[in-house]
Amino acid sequence: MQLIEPLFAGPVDIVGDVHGEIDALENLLGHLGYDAKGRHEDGRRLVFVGDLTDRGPDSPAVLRKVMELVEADRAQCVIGNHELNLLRGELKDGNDWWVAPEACSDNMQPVTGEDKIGMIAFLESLPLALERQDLRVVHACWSEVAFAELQDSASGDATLCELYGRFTAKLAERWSDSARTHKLNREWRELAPIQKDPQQRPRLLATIAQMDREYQMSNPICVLTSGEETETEIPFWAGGKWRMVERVRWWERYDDPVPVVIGHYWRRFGDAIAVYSDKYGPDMFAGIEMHRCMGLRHNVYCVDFSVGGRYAQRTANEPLHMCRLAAVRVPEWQVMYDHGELQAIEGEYIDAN
Ligand SMILES: [Mn+2]
Repeated sequence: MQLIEPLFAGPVDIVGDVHGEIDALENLLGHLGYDAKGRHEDGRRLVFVGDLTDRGPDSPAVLRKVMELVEADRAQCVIGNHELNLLRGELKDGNDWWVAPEACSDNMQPVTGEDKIGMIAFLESLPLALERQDLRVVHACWSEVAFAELQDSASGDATLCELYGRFTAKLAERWSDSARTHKLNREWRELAPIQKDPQQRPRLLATIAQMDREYQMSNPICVLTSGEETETEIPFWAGGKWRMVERVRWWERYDDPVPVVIGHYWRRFGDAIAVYSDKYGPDMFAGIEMHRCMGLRHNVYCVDFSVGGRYAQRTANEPLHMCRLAAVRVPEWQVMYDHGELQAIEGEYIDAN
């Protein structure tokens, strides 16, 4: 298991969550100036923030492409929560192409058995984060606490999934206390009949909220790949069920001068209704313009512009450009979108360097 690996030196283009959108990826790489083999005449190289797959039409093609680039030393990639789900064999919305390819829907390319072996090896090789003196890349959250916890437990050559399993087992142990379990079961019984009904908002169920928060926060792999979470005040509907925990804007506490580029948190284009009508709950980016860094030191930039929502947009006949694939160019600090638009990013990263 690789925790933090050295990030490429020199100019890089950091690509956001691709989610199986192979055409958007090819277009973006073209606009960035890469040829079909991922070579750039200025010697630039690619970095992927994870979540290469799921939801979009051709996850295997995206994986094969990034694998080739990484093998040729023209790209690096950190692991995202979607890759983690694949490795753990967890069936989630949009990943049946991998977990249940025989039953995969027509608008999605399934993986073949032969391909899958090489892909597993590739996914297992991905680090959780990349770092150099002036730049850090992680899928969701840069957390020194999580890195330290992982360092302590990453003994021997345990795989990421094995470590994940250990954290889950520890949690189960802490929750084996019968009084707490009793409370939890009582709340689950209350929630079960309305859990999948957006019309019936449940009351806040404190024990479920506590359990959900602990599941996320006591597992450093979860923290790094899907971010910090805390109990919410009012349950909200997201991703097809009622939620008792909400995401934390960890960048508002990030007090380090080194800039961080992340993906994961879908940036909203206000009018992409098909994607956002019921999906997210609290807006993580309220008041933050698309081209600005965020956080305490204005040096965290999220490059996920929700191209993973295009599958829903196609069904709803919405203009696809509302959801985009993007890349951050460093050291220029510009954002390039998959239709070729280029915009300067504003922040205070320059102070850090
Ligand atoms: Mn993600």
